[in-house]
Amino acid sequence: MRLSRAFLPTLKETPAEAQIASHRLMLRAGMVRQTSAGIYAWLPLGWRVLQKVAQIVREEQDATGAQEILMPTIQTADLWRQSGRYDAYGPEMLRLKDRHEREMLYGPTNEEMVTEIFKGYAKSYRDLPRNLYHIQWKFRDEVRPRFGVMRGREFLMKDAYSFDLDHDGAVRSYRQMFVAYLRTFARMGLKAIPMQADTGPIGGNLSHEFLILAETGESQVFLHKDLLEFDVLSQPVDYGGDLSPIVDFWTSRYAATDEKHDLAAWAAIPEAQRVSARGIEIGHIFHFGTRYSAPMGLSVSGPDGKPVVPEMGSYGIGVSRLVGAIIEANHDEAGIRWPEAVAPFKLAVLNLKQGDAGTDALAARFYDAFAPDAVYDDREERAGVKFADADLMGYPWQAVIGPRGAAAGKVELKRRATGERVELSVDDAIARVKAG
Ligand code: P5A
Repeated sequence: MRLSRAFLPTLKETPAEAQIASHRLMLRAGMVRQTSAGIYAWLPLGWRVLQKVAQIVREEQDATGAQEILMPTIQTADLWRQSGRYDAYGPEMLRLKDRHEREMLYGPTNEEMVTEIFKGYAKSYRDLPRNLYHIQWKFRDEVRPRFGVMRGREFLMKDAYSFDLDHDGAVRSYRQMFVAYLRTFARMGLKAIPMQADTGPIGGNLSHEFLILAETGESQVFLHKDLLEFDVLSQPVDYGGDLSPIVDFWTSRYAATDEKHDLAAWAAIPEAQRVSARGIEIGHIFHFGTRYSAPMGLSVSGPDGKPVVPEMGSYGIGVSRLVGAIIEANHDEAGIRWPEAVAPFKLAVLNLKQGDAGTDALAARFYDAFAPDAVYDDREERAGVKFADADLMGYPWQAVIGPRGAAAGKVELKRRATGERVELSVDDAIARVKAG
């Protein structure tokens, strides 16, 4: 992407309404634009990150054997009357009428719809277990939309739904998602901690919220220090096998939000091992048994020919919220510091003397080695502006090319995360960035 031709707008002024760093930086870096309260347009830089985040989520869901579908955003009120949630959901639900005066709604979640779809096909226990997920926009008319994409009204969620023959199967499905979530967030460079949680309007009796620690988080959390030190990506995972080594590590150590905080259990932990902090909820998983399958009439014939009502769970990840959460965990005074896995572009090439034959040739060569995963700052701008924008937008690498270096065939590489700089020959610099 050549910046002279790109729509990658930045804001010089810090928008007054933005109270937290991620919201400020997303607006200043031109990632999103608010179109009405809690509703955002995703601009090219933000959209690239959102897609990278969604792709990691997708790969880790697929690895468990879950299958991707796409359900609509608009649902009928009748569907929600079958589960009894239409009236119970309250003012957070955006209710609409079509031209025939039929009551519709913009989906805040899809338990009812997926149950109805699955019911159309599942006949016997051989059709179980299954897990279906989609990555789709949701609408919740939040009382206080705030912090940008962190608490939006329209937001992107990955929601998965499992169907099992019995309780043991449902717990197995739950544990698969538990591990997949740990891996998903770790791949984005986040330390997410699963914590016992309330089930709220989704219902059920087994539930974990996944939170990352951040000063600006909306929840107060309490946890055992060990949990911050576990590296899930170095653990072998076999979704068809025993997941206890991973799941038990987490569930055997204390971690709770203030809603579930147990003062006696907390007091039993040595003080040096206690961490109390603020947290951002990035995922939430639920086991709710037959809460939807029973009232909606989903039943299959069991191995003995008798009807069985499948046990279900649902598993959410706030995909758009994650973009804000990742920035909350990775920024400094100058701007964003993207982890490589979710960076909008891996590299920015900064040509400090646009129009100089030497710098133009070298910058173009460098850019070609990484395009399309690179931006080329070929604007007629001062060096200071180019440095500031590259820091703000947070590309993991900057390749700085000036006339003196170009004459010597050298490039200055800067690593955004550490600020570390090295001067290398062009080939070595290319190899260095490729090595990550
Ligand atoms: C689980 C999947 C559910 O809706 N039904 C389907 C269940 N769970 S949840 O906890 O209510 O939401 C799942 C995740 O979505 C994110 N989220 C939001 N993100 C941005 N703005 C919002 N207003 C918002 N509300 C929920 C959170 O990350 C949450 O964990």
